[in-house]
Amino acid sequence: MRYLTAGESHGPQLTTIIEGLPAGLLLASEDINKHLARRQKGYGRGRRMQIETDQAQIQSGVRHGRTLGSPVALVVENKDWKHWTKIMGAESLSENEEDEVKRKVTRPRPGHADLNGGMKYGHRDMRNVLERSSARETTVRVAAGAVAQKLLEELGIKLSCHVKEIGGITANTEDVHSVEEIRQRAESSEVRCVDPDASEKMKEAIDQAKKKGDTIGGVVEVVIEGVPAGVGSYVHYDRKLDAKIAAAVMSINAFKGVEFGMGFEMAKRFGSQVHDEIAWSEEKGYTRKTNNLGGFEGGMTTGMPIVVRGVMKPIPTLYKPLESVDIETKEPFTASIERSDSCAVPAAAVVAEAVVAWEVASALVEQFESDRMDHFSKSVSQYRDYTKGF
Ligand code: EPS
Repeated sequence: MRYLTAGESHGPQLTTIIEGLPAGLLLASEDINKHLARRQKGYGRGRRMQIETDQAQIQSGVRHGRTLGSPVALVVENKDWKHWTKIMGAESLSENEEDEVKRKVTRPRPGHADLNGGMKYGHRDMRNVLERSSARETTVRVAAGAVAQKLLEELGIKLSCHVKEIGGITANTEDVHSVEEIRQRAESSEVRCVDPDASEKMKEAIDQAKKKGDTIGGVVEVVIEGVPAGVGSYVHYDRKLDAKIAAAVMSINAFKGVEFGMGFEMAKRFGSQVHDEIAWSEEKGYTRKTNNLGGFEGGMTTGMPIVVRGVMKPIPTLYKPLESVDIETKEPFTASIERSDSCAVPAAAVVAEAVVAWEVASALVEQFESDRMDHFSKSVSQYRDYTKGF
């Protein structure tokens, strides 16, 4: 499967085209909209989220509630577009209009795509860069991920996300053991955190940052249960599923690092304290006694929960901007200020869940017979039975 996205932050709409879905998957707008609504929530967001009410329109590839096997096109309108029609329109502007309406950006923000993107494409107005590099694009990545989640649900695979850390405040997650529990507890927290005490402290940290005109980042975690063992591959670097998941998480705006299971902590341990001992039972087949490797060995799933974390840097748009250079005059200036969020970590957790769901669904579709949903489900189920008694 593959998908592409198109759309600028203040353009008319965001679009995604998904290709390679099996025919016969049950799919309704509501399956997508519930995830779009989750992404819009979160303490620390700016005014834009009050303007938008993201809703997906299914434009193709679905008839009477089921996928057809043809490309699925999804569209999410930008309500804010009505305030930007001249500034972001496709039509050319007259010279007078250029000065009046263009909202040209010539002072790149440190940490943002502005300067490098301007150099790469020859854009002297860096609005041409920031409109596309904006995290608004993650709306349709969540839409594509919602479709992937629908496919995973049919196979009994469940996933959820939560926030582990914001601005140095770390959640205690010792008493949370299942995807279901994570979902329930994270969903009721304004910062998508399963630990109520940490949630309050995270909100305070966000308030503090906002008051100072600053931003803060954090760590998000995605957990998936029910993926059969042996999904992915050890034979080629570009078929390793953990590598694909890592790339997908790294591709989320502002993400700077990814780890699985025990993660970077492994560097401090002996092998005997890291590797997960193998067990077998009639009921469960092969399991591991621990899950330090976060569900992966050799680029393939182990059948244990997949546990992946990503770190998000603080958003680079600061209301008290850092020093920059105006590319017209080459004089030092403080960077441009664009309306933005002081913390988008809770929303980014939902994006991480979506991109991980996409990679797992894609790997399954690649590995098992997949033109028709019924054949696909049967093939996965037969493989599960086979691995149990292997
Ligand atoms: C963003 C800046 C803000 C955020 C936006 C990401 O948008 P605006 O400039 O319109 O205020 O709200 O995120 C979204 C619109 C969204 O849907 O998540 C940025 O510069 O990346």
